[in-house]
Amino acid sequence: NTTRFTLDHRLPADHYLAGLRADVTRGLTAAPRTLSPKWFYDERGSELFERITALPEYYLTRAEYEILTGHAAEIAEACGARTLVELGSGSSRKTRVLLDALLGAGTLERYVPVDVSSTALVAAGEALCVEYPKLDVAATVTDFEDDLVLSDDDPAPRMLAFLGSTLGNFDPAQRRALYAEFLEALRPDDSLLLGADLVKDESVLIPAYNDGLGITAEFNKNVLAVLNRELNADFHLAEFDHHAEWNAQEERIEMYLRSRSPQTVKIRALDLVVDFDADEDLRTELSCKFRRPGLTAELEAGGFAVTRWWTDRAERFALLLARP
Ligand code: AVJ
Repeated sequence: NTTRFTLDHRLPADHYLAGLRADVTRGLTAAPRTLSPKWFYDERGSELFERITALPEYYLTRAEYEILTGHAAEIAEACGARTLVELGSGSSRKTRVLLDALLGAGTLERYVPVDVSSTALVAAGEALCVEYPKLDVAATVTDFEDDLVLSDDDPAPRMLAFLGSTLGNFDPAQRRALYAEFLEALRPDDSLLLGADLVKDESVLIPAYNDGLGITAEFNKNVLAVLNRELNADFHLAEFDHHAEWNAQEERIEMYLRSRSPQTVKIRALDLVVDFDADEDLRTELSCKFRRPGLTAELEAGGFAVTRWWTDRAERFALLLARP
C-alpha cells in the first residue's frame, strides 16, 4: 500500500522556528501586542482543538459537517474533481465525506493533503491508503501562506478545499493575498471549496470562544507554553486570563490573553524582554465572520465567481464553491 502514499516535503528544516521567531519578535514588540494563531497547533494544541470541536458551544464543526453530508453528492457533481487538494487537513471526518462522494461520482484519483506538520500527514495519509485502496495519496508538507504550488502532475480538474473557516483567521488584506495565491495555483476548470462561519448574534458567538469547561482558555494559553518550549521563554500561564470579544465593527471574534499583573517575560532565544502592564492584552487570534454579499464580493474582487452556496439548516455556517 505504501506505493500509493508519497510525501513531498517542501519546507526547509528551519521553516517553523524561523517563522515563529520572526512572528514573535514582531508581534510582542508591537502595540497592541499580537501573536499569530498559527502557533496554537503543537501536539497539545491540536488535541485541545479537537476537543473544542466536540463542545456543545462550538457549533462550527458540526454545522459544516451537516452541510457536507447533506450536499456531498452535489459538490462532487459540480466540481467533477479528479484531484482533491485539502489545506490544513488534519485527520478530520470531513475529509472522508468528500472522498466518499468524489469516489462515488467516479472521478477522484488523487488526494493531496497539505499541512505544515509531516507527522499529522503521515499518520492520516497512511490510514486513508488502507481505507481507500483505489486512491493515490500525495501528502505535501508546506506552508500554504507562502508556497502553494500545485503539481502539474495532479489530474485535472482539481478541487482546492479550505474548510473549517480557517479563512476567518486572516484579515481582509491577508485574505486578498490568499485569493491571489489560490488564483495563481488554479486553472479554469478547477474549483475552490470554502467553509466560512457566518455573522450571528454575540450570544452564540461568545460562548463558542469561551466555553463552560474552559477548554478554549486552555487552548489559548497553550500558545504561551509553545513559546516557553520553542523559544526558551518564561511565561507563567497562570498569570494570564483568556477572554474573547466580539468586534461588531469588523465582525470578528478576537481572542486575547490578559496579563493579571504587571510582569516581565523573558524570551531568551530572541534576547527579548517584554513588560506587561496589569490588564494588558495580548491578541492571539482573529476569527472573522462572514455574510454572503461581502464574501461573494471579496472573492469576485480576487478573481473568483461563487457558483454554489450552501448553509446548515440553522444558517450558522456556509460552504461555497467558487471558480477561477
Ligand atoms: C480553526 C480557525 C476555525 O476560529 O473558530 C477555535 C480556531 N479558536 N476556538 C476558529 C479556534 C478558538 C478556529 N479555526
